This record gives sequence, structure tokens and C-alpha cells, in this order.
Amino acid sequence: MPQNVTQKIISGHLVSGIMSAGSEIELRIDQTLTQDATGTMACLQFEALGVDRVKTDLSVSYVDHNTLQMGFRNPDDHRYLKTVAEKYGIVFSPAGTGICHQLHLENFGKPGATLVGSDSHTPTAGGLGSLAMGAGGLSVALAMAGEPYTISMPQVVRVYLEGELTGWASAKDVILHLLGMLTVKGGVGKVFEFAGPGVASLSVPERAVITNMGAELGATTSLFPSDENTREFLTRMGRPQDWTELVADEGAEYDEEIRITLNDLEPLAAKPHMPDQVVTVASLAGTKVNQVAIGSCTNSSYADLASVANLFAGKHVKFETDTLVSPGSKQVLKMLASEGLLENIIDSGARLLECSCGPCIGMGGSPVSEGVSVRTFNRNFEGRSGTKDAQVYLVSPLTAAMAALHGEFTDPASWGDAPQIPELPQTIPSIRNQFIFPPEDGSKVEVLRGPNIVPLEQFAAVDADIDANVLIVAGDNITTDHIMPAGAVITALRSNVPAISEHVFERMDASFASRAKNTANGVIVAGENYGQGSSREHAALAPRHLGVRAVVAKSFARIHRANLVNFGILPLILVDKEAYAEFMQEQKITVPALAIAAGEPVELILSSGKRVTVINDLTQKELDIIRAGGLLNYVRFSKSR
Ligand code: MIC
Ligand code: SF4
Repeated sequence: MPQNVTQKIISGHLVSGIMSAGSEIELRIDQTLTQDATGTMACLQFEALGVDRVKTDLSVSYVDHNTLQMGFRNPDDHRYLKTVAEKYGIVFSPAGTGICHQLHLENFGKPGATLVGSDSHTPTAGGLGSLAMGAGGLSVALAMAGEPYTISMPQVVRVYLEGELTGWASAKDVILHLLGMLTVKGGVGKVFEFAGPGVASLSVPERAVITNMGAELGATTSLFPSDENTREFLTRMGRPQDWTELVADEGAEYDEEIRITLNDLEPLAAKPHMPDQVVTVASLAGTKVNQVAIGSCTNSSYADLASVANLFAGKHVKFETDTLVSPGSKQVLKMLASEGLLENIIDSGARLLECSCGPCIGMGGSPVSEGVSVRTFNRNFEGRSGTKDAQVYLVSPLTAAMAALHGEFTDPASWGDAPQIPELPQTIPSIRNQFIFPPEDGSKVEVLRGPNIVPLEQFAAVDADIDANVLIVAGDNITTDHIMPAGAVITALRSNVPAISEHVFERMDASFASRAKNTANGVIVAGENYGQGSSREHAALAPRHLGVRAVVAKSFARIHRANLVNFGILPLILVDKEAYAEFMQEQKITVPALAIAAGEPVELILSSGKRVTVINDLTQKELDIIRAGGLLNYVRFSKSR
């Protein structure tokens, strides 16, 4: 049978299950990546598994999120991660080296490999032809321990690209176009596999922009074939041996097809406060811009920053438009320097930030009150920038640079001829000496923990029906940022669940944590696509710490649903969406936890006397995990048998 690229990688890594859309499959994982914000928890969980060394071909631990070291917390976490890496055979990338996805693409990603990462933008490596998926930290810890990774077999959508990008349109506009068309939940249960003659016109870093932000569609992942451009990229990166060709067979079948003519695209922007609120840049002309931020795992490659530097040449950004530039990796920074382009950025008046996530995760760079911030990032959720009333727009680096130079959005028709996309230099400086490669034998390495590293909590098994209180009735598209906010102060508490739990839902409902602590058990009620956004398992773990036992929603985002299961919280789906209106905050509710069977409907009993039917899409294994009080208990229990 002819296969598409996704099927080829999946069949080559299938441990169990059948490859029919929707059925549960287990995959062998070749590579993992973790980053510091989710990695401390993943490492604590890995340690709890009692394995003496990682079992993957390659595991890398990156420090890129909480690089600000104000006080002991982040430096303690970084030291902990470094010692765990040395002990267990993980490559360590210290703070300042770069953003995990950019570094992984440049240094470690491989066509045809499976990669799971404790970050939702792990699909960036799909630009190289990896099957790269975001997951919660615990799922990644298990993959590091050699356990297969479980997903439901996705539908494969062929995104057929024709023509080539022209004018000021860029790779970012391809994915913004898809987001506008499909919305933030349009990709749930799907892999977007790019194909067609237009693929050859896109370089690997451009492809990676598209697969990176496929995460915003809610997709399982996105990927491109591995072709001559992939070979060229890997060769320039000094690793030609990592290249293999990987293309769909003639006649391969797909579940769906979308066609895009690249020539038709023009510069686009996602308006506040969702990545799918897409409009043309032309329609925003005249909107004043207070801040421009260029970088993030979406748009911080050499080509991205070199095009910005070219536009800045001999010019100055508007003084009233605070302009921030964060290169994706030290390699990008060195190339900008060696090609003489760094000077353009410095002379333009822009501020050069560290090679890290920075403003994207709210680590500095917050816009002024009510400010308009134009960012090359992938998320513009309300408050994520650190300024509650800021208006964040997501655009390409070219559009961002023009906004910085004009101090406002202008019509691309007035920008003149579009610049050429800069090619990677022939010789690329190596940054291999920046990584710490683990010793062959790490058994003598001592793992160092500071006071910010709090031991894991063990949750009780579910052994009775749950009498609970409805703690919150939230709307549609609740993001993990709503549940467990990003930002310098809060993110530094990622290895301290009791402390971080105080901040659950605080930007929506300041008394949530105290109310939750005052009731024995809690239930969260929500609308569609609950938990979209990041892989942050704290958005499940911290509510569980506060006593949340079930989430009743119209639908769930993939990674968050898996995180709920991992920490023993029941994800329950409303059979009749109208029944959402029956719920009220503080209402008492009985969840017949013992009567719940995989895939079966069951009735919740509300104190109003009403009964509401919910169903679950849990497999028997997932249900057993929840009953055991979460995945760690479940694994420990199965090992002890
Ligand atoms: C994000 O972009 O929200 C993050 C921070 O990278 C998260 C992971 C995290 O919360 O640490 C993600 O996308 O998974
Ligand atoms: Fe970092 Fe932002 Fe990318 Fe998340 S989306 S990995 S915070 S750069």
C-alpha cells in the first residue's frame, strides 16, 4: 500500500495498535526534548521512575524559558536540571544558548525520527520531516524511560501547496492563513502533512515556521517531507549524515485535502486575543504601534532576523515604538555578527535580548498599559504579555520590522519592492561547545536540589463516588494561560506545586485557589476546546493539588486532556451542549466515579435536582490511570506486580 509521510514514520515506530484514525496507538520514541519550565517536573517524574539512564537515542534538556535569574529559584532549577542531565545521560543546553525548538532544528532534529517534547511547539522539528509532538512533562519522562508514547491515530490532512510566495508574503502568512480558515480547534486529532510543488520553494526554517504554529490549530503535529532542501540545510548545519529522503509514495491516501496557492497570500496578522483572529495587514493601516517584538520559537531563525536586519539597514526604528529582538540561538546570533548584520540591528535603536523565549513567555518586555504590541510570536492570549490590557498582534518578521520603522501598521502596497529572503551563509559557525554532553557513566553524579525543588505529591486513588463543588463555570477556548498563567514570577514556581497552585485561574477569578482549598473536591465546568494552548502540565497538576477531580466541558484540547488523565482528573464531555447552562458556581455535584466506564455515558447529579449526562472518550487504560490517582501511581503499581 502506498503510504504518506506520516504513515511511514508511524508504521516504522508502531509498538501496538492499528493505524486507523481515532484508534489508540503506541509509538517508539527516538528523541525527547524538555525545557526548564516544564522540565523540572519532568525530571522529578523521571527520577521517580527509578531508571538509571535515558533509553532514547537522544534526550536534550534546554534552559530557555525562565532565564531571568532574579533570586534563587531559577538558578536552583537550572542547577538541578544540569545535574539530572549529567547523571542520566541527557544533553544539557544552558540558559542563553537559545530557544529549544530553534536549537533542536539546527543541531539535533532528524528526518523520519519520532520526537516528543514537553512543549507544545515541539512540531517545529516537523520542518525537517520529524514526527514531533508536544506532550506533558510526565509523558515525556516516560518516553525518556523507554516507554512508548500513546496517541490516538490522527487523521492525515494533505496541505497541497502550489506556486510560491511573492511580494511581502512569508511563511508566517501561510500558517496565519490556515489559522484564519480552520480556527484554533480546527486541527484537533489531525496531522497536517505538507505536499505539492510549492514545498520545494520553502527552506527548512520557513517550513519550521509553519509546523511550529500548527500547534495553534490544536493539531497532533505538522510535517514536511525530507527532500533536497532538507539535505542542503543539514549539510550547511554540518550534519549531512543525518539526512534521509522521506517523501510520500505515489498514490498515497489522505483523510482530507486543503489547497493553498502561495502566490495568493499577502501579509496577515492575528488580532487580539486569539491566533485565529486573522485579518490582512492592509486592513490595520493607521493603527499606532507601541511595541514590536521579534523572535520566539516561531520566527527567530537566521533568515528571519537577517531580513529584519536588512530592512533596518541605515534606518532607525521609531523612538515611540519599543523594539525588541531575540535571536533564536547563539548560532543565529553568530551568523548575524559574521555577516555584518548585527550592526544594523544595534544601530536601528532596537534592543537586543538574550537568545531565549523572553517576552513570549512574559519574561520581561511587557508592553505599556493598553499598548499595541506587534509580535512575530505564535500566541496572543489576553494577559500573556504581562500587561492585562495590551493588544497583541501576531505577524511575520517583515511586517514587524515595517511596523517598527513606521511606528504604526501601514499598507504593504506602500512598502515598495519586497526584499529577497537571505540564504544561510555557506559556512556556519558551530556552537557545539555550548552544549554539555553527559559522561558515559553518570552514576557518581550528585543531583543538586535547592529549596525551590519540592518533592512530588502522591495523589489518592479514586475509590468512591465524588461529592464536589462546581468551582468555576468557564467559557469556550480557555487556554492553559488562563488556568496557570505564564510570567516571570509565576513561572519561577514551576518546581513548587503548592506555591504555584495559589495562582490557578487568578487572572479570571482571584479567589479560585482559596475557594478550592476550602472545599474537599472541586469540578471545573467549561465550554469548547478546554485547555488549548500549551503543554504546561501545571494546568492540570496545580488544580489537582487544589482538589479538582473532574472537568466537565463541551470538548478538550489534546495535550491538556492527556495531562488531566496523567494527574488523575476525569475529563467528561457534555452529551448535550445546551446542558452547560445548568451549571452554576458553588453548586454541589455528585460525580459517580465508580460507575464510569470507558466510553459510556453517565449521569451527574446536581444539587438543583437536575441530572446531566456526560460521556468520556477514555480508553480502559486511561480510566485505570485515573482510578490509580494518575500515571505515576499506575506505572509504579504495574511495576510492583
Ligand atoms: C508556551 O508557549 O506557553 C510554553 C511556555 O512554551 C508552553 C510550555 C510551558 O508552559 O512551559 C508550551 O507551549 O507548551
Ligand atoms: Fe518559548 Fe514562546 Fe516558543 Fe513557548 S511559544 S517555546 S514560550 S518562544
